[in-house]
Amino acid sequence: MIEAAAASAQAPVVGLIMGSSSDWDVMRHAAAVFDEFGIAHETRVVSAHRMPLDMVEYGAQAVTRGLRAIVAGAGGAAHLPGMMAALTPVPVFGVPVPSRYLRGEDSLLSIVQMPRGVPVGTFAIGESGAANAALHVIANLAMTDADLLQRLQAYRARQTQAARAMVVPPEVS
Ligand code: RP5
Repeated sequence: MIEAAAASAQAPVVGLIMGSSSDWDVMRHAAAVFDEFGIAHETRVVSAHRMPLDMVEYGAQAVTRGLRAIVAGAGGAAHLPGMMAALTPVPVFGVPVPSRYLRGEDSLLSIVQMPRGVPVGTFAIGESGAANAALHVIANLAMTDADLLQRLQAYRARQTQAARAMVVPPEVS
């Protein structure tokens, strides 16, 4: 059974789901971005092959529960993002988690090669993909939230300043 366990006191607008707790070390980079921007989100394991009925329930309830985006991470034969996209019109953003033997190339291809009609926005393998998936969700939410847009632009400006301050070879501290 799905339990309502929001990551914050606010009702979650983003579902951050993954196939296993072993994915957390990658997916926590998405959670950190949501935390930084104060985006109410929930974090759950929803395994497509170990708990398929829970996955169906999660997808069926996503709209009525108020989710506006789902970030789904999985590794190997990574069917969770595509199945979740099939179960709900809520936009799904997939994060390929590095796998043990194929280093996540299997995860990437499993997620990105969706047949026409049921899209999954697919990001890079690993931590950068997780962080960028969250930033992409935030950019979408910011189109109807002026305060969030301002904070996203400030975030970008800080990155620009940091890049301009770089020197090569890097100074060793
Ligand atoms: C997938 O299988 C998960 O997304 C995870 O990346 C991978 C391995 O899962 P565990 O065996 O570590 O639970 O379903």
